[in-house]
Amino acid sequence: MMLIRRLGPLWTCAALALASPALADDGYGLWLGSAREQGASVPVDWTSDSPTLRIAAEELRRSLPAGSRPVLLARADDAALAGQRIDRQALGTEGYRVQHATIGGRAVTLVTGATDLGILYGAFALLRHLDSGGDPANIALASAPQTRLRILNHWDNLDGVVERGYSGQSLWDWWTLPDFKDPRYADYARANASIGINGTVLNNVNAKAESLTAPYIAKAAALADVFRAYGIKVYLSARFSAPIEIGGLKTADPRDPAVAAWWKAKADEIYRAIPDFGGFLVKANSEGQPGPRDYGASHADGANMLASAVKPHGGIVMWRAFVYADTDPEDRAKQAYTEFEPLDGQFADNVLVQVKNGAIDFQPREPFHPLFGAMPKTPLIAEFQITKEYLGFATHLAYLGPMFEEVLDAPTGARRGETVASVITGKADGHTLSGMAGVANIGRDRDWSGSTFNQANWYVFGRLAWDPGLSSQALAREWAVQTFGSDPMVIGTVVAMMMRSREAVVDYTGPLGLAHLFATGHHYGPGPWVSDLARPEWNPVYYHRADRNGIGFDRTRTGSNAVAQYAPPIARRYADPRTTPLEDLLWFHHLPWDYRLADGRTLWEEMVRRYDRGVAEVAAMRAQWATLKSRIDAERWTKTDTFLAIQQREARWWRDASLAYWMSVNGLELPAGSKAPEHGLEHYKQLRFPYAPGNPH
Ligand code: GCW
Repeated sequence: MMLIRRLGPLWTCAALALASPALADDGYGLWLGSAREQGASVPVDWTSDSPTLRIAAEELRRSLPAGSRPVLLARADDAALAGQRIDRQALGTEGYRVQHATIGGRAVTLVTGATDLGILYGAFALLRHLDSGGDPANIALASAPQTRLRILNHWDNLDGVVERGYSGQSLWDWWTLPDFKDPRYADYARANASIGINGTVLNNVNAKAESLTAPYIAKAAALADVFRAYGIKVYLSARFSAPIEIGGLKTADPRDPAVAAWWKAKADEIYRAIPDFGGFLVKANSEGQPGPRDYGASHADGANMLASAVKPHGGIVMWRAFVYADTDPEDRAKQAYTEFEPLDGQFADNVLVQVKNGAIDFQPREPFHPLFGAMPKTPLIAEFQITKEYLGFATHLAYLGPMFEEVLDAPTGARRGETVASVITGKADGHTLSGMAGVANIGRDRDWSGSTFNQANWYVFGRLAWDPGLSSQALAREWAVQTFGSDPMVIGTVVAMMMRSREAVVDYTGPLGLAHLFATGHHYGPGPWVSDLARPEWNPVYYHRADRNGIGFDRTRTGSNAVAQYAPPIARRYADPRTTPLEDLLWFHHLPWDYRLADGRTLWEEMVRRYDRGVAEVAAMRAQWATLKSRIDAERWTKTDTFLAIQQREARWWRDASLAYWMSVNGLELPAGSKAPEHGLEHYKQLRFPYAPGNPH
């Protein structure tokens, strides 16, 4: 199948008939296809030499279809391009331009950028264009990234376990590094470069101080050496108490000069090993992690102290705003804003505050985080979760493009036309530092992400980080064509499945704005009844607040007033259940079970309808996938089919367990036509999953 794409669209139909879809594809090649080796050795020249340009040339040479024009790779300021009128301003440092041109009397496809990295991105864009059925006779591609940092966050521990990872052990074999450089490291870098990702944080935000010791710096340096030519910088999560744990100091107080000096020396040591080290990511005073608040200092004090250590080397600090129950016992959804908004303007100019997409925690749906739009003086980097901690782990099919897009497109209400995307690209407030971070779903599984469709989430993250204005549907198509080939029946079906998949998960896990109904710790499966955990905000009952009379979290003035953290136009909309989108209704409102919705249904009826719809959607996806059996290689088809069967069973489990619980609380019957849960509530409550993956405890 993959070979077909390389032959170009004209050949597709004939070749389809010949190709054997039964050929196994283990998914290792990702969207780059296992047949990238089978190009026609089209001549590729470059005018200056560098490892990055050699990679670009090699990608093109081994993948461009026969009959392609020769390619010239040249920097935009190269004398050979004197007559070409290239808008260098538009290229920025990482942008590219790909066009047909006549240079030195020779008809070529010119791939240019201000830097070699821009040229590499241009080479990948050219291949993407051709893979997606773009016209080879009409090539005019130009793009520059809208964000500066497009970065993966690996929650990988030094013992190889990946927190919230569902695709095997960590890719980093810390034990054999720095000596052995697994060829997979370069493949990882190549995949990232192909979608514009330019940074990676190697270790978990729940960090160990050991990752900052000399042996681990050497290991990180070995990875940085592999990644460099692909334009990928290495960053590390820093444990705030490292000066005590590995530095022999008595304190980690950021205002103590000895602490600042320790970090400065540590940064100098890292930069000696990794001259282009990106900087630090920090989770401080959150879920038991140490931080400046331990000493009565602020998050800004902590971030700025680290920022000054990396500043002389051009490094940055990404300081997470994911904090709760540290200083403030109220509504968890309010706490990050309460703590960070007053600090706007106090951060050093090489600090970004990293804000999760929603105010709680990567739920299948959350309204956008109120900090977006509320800290105009601070560059904010958005953090999304690519790994599906709350969306069915690796097995459930949930394409996250629509979820990322929904958040990026959300108007903040702070100023006319301002969206989350315009905040994180820096455009809204004129910041040059900007970015998007994604918690990686990558592990040592042969197919990298645990399933073929999970690869699409890695892909769409990178592409949206490059340009948050791209459409998730167009990106689903782009990914599908590169992954499965150009058979229109396959592409149409796959894209349709993908586009509905995330909403299905919302429906069967927590419709109408419900959130955090997951079983304890591992978050596998439903646990809306859980009420006995030590801290109130660890319990699902804290979030849904269901009783005999109603359900939902009142975040209006009569409740926690979290709505007031949004800019006035948004706050007004969320303050009234009549103007709150149904999707977010119970996030903001506590309503009676018999509350009438605009369509005449009661809240309870609508809720049941959505649970049923979610289950039905999964059945429909499975039936759609079945129609593709003869058109997709057996290996990927079978794994996906089996995973869809798991998803179908678990969607039903979610629906049944949740409804059994809600009925035990509200005493209501199911609306006519809706099936009774398969088991009684007690059955669901006693299920245990001691070895569920990804759970740190
Ligand atoms: O979603 C929660 C996860 C934790 C994670 C935390 C965070 C790394 O359950 O495993 O810790 O978020 O984002 O810090």
